[in-house]
Amino acid sequence: MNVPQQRVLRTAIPGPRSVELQERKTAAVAPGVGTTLPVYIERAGGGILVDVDGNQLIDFGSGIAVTSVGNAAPRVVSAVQQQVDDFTHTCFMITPYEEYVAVCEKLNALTPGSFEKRSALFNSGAEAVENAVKIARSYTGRAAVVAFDHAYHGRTNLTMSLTAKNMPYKHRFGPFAGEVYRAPMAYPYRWLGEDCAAEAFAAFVDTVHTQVGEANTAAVLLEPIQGEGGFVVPAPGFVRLVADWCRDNDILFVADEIQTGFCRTGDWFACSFEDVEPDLITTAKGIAGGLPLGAVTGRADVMDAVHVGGLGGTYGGNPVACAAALAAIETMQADDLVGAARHLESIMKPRLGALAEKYDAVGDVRGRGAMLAIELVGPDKAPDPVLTAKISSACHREGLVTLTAGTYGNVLRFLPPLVIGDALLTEGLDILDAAFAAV
Ligand code: PLZ
Repeated sequence: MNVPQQRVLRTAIPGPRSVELQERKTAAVAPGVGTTLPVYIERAGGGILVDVDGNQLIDFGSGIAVTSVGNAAPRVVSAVQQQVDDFTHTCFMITPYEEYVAVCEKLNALTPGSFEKRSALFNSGAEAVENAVKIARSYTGRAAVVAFDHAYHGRTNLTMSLTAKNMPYKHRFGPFAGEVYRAPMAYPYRWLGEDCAAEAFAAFVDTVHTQVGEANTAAVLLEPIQGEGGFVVPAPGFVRLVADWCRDNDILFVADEIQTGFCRTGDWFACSFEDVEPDLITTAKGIAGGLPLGAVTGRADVMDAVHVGGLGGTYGGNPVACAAALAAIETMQADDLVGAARHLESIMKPRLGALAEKYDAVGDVRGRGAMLAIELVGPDKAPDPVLTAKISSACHREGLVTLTAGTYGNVLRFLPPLVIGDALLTEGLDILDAAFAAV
């Protein structure tokens, strides 16, 4: 699909056709499924979303870090079309196919860890996390799982239990899964002590030791950069300290790279920034250019612990999603999207830094690669979710799709497709700047 890489505003945002569709949505769709920006999309390509009123919006969200290779990326489109033509489904657990195996080979080769690995494929990020926990429990024979403050791991019962934030994810949805424990996160901007990494690590060790017991702990689950929690980049050294401690205590270290993975942070995986080799890694989102796919990749001896038939699902590693993943990965390699993410950072970070100079409300600028955010605050770092929502809406009205995040809802996050052109990127940053000036 060839979409001109240009912002075009033909109507107010949302336009009349979108308003009409939103009325149908209100009547037909369960309201629990919300929409950030009720603009209905008809086509998309690269860094542009075309709506039903003919508006062309700049995409700073990538459908929550999914279309890293661009929307309707050419290689993904042709691989999917070919696969749909060949066959759409057999169920890998019944009669298998090569594409599933090839995706696992790629995952085993590309993820950090110089040991033998195996992978298993699922439909979503949450399902990947669920299965990582199942595998960790099976291997260790223990039940407890430790997650962190501000963590996000999904919306199924187990992953909702691992997720930290109540609204909107957990409110009235309990009881939650047992044997889930929570430790403090090394969140530099909000850490009250002197040495964030060392103190948060000490608190983590204390939590596991006093509240759980090392001998009861199957796994520690950590996002190397937290996603929904507000793009919290752990204090330097923290991820490494936790991973090393897990190894010393025979506890599995599981990296949830569902949002950070596949070139997003300027490396294939964010764990590499601290040279950490997780025992298990969960991936999804960016892996397949927009088709639903999730995976667990890990140490062969850990993955091999599960009995034959213990993992699976009707659709996990569906052939169309696998074909898309192979094409997306090929695109990342051929077009150097690791380099592209670093390039985007080199343009965006200084601009966000300049915003922080200009506006006191910008309390923190953080992130890596094309996973960047600003945290908006009032006096004494008081979170300002109202201003955050206002700025985001002002961007939306000008045809820039921005997302918010954070435990306090006061983080504006930026996740452009890695193939976005410099001109669109700069135009988007200009719109953001103007939104600050206007509100
Ligand atoms: N782990 C680190 O970021 C998904 C959620 C959006 P699924 N994040 C976007 C929402 O409001 O539902 C995510 C993540 C991390 C797990 C998940 C879950 O992935 O594919 O949404 O299940």
